[in-house]
Amino acid sequence: MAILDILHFPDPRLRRRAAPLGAVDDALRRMLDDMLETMYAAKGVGLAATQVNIHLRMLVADVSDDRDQPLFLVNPEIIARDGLQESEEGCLSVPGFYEPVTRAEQIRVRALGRDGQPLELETDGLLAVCIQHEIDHLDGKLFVDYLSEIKRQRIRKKLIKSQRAAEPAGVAG
Ligand code: GNR
Ligand code: NI
Repeated sequence: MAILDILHFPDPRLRRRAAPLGAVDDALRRMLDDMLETMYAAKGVGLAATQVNIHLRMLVADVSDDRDQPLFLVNPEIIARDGLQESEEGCLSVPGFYEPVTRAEQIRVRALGRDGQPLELETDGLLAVCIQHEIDHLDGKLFVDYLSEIKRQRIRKKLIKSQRAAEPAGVAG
């Protein structure tokens, strides 16, 4: 297992559209396990492959209090949505910023599991928000895209500034 580096907005690699997977094999399961470890280490409730510079359609999530109910979704698709909910969102790729976003209240998702078997799940609340947020990542979309241009630019400038400060001296970024 390994902890992977998470890309930060406005890194252009976060804008790539992830490619669908053919099948789930051991190499892919290793990537999913690394993503889960990375998500837990970063204290996130979800992580999309795009965020760790893997441009394949897969995500991990765990919204349980005890962090012991991991969910692995490969080629996830939302096949039904109902209602609307607004909630405060954050993103491991946009560290330190939280803003309200409106999304579907309830969703039905079709995907392959970690074992490669097809699955469907219906969910609402935080897990529904999280899955919609992660599928957006796979499409190159970030929660800041739902905000005003003014707010997005303010976040962008602050993150660029803090990324400069975090870079080791003499290393070109
Ligand atoms: O950890 C996360 N918390 C969160 C809170 C509200 C709405 C969405 C999320 S997802 C985020 C982790 C992340 O960036 N996943 O892509
Ligand atoms: Ni995110």
